[in-house]
Amino acid sequence: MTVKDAGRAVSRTAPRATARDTHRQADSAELIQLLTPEGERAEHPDYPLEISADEIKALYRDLVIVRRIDFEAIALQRQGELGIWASLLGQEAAQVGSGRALRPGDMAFPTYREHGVAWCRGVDPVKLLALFRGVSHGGWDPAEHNFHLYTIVIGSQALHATGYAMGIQRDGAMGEDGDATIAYFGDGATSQGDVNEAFIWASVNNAPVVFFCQNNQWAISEPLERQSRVPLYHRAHGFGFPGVRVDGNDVLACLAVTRKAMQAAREGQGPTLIEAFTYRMGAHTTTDDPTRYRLSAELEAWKLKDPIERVKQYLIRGELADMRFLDDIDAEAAAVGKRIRAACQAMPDPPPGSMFDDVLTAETAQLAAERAEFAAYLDSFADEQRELAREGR
Ligand SMILES: Cc1ncc(C[n+]2csc(CCOP(=O)(O)OP(=O)(O)O)c2C)c(N)n1
Ligand SMILES: [Mg+2]
Repeated sequence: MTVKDAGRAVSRTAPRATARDTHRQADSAELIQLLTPEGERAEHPDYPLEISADEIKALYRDLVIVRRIDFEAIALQRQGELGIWASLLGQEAAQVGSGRALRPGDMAFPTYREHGVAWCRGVDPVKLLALFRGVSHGGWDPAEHNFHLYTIVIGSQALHATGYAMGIQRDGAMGEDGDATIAYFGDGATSQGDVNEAFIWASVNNAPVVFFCQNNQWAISEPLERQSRVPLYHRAHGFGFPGVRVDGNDVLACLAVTRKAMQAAREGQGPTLIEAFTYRMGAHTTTDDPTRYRLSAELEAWKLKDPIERVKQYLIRGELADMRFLDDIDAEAAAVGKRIRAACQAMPDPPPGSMFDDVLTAETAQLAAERAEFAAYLDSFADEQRELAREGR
């Protein structure tokens, strides 16, 4: 056995058996659920949710459309139209439920996977595609949607959200009708210093921020048990604020739990950690192959908890929606898919020098010099291009 193989063998066997019992299987007693995987409505004493049939149908529409956007984006990447894509498959309910719990004045700080939250904040999915196509450096105006830019540096947005929340506090913009922030991050991110520092700052300042952790069980190929020996939501208590675990595949529970935590934050009760217990049903990104490191049985088990299917079952069983409604939603989702596909394919390449445009508000001498150097570099290919053109190549 080589040293590399030995390392692999150890990491496969060492701490997994006990840790798996600890938090892979969410104890139903601690999991807040308002809609079972079978599509039956459940009640929870701390989270009464009054919601109309039309509101549930609107959530169903969101879920179906964001899954379609994701499906289309993966296909576009496979066809060479996008550089990369981080799929949200399986996490639609966590994102739509929490996204729809926000008020217009709240500020959301996403990772790179929050396409469902972007949808809820009114960001045109075409802008997400522009980012992953590499023709846009940001994608959208955060102030227009109260939805910050995607953040690749794992966990750093937890600090941004906390700092922003402290600003809200100092501006006196809190209160029953005031504002709060929400930071999205994954299970892997909870091991980052930035997230732990954000917990401390938010806690001691009583900042109006909600930490929304989508525990999708994996950080690329690292399973949850390599991040923590205790359920993630338990960690909040050590920092001095409440933590809750919600069924992340239950859109109603995610809505109710996030709404309550945001309200507590805006009213001055400080932060909450929400652990949305869910599953990344696809690959980490389109560059990843999960069959190399996880068992297909795990995916099969989670398919039975699909976030969209349970809402559909609930609507059908209760005769709240008929086939016509479901078909119309599918048709609308297909139309969104078609529109964004066409828009993506039609995106022009930006001039290479435009990458210098949005770096600073006012150009410095150093930036001007770098821009000039890059322009000269591009010009150095001009003769070669002319030569090729003359040769008809
Ligand atoms: C600071 C930092 N370290 C490492 C990486 C590489 N990286 C990208 S995604 C990822 C895993 C993140 O897992 P998790 O927080 O569970 O989020 P998920 O992708 O599952 O949504 C890592 C380590 C990074 N982007 N930033
Ligand atoms: Mg993860």
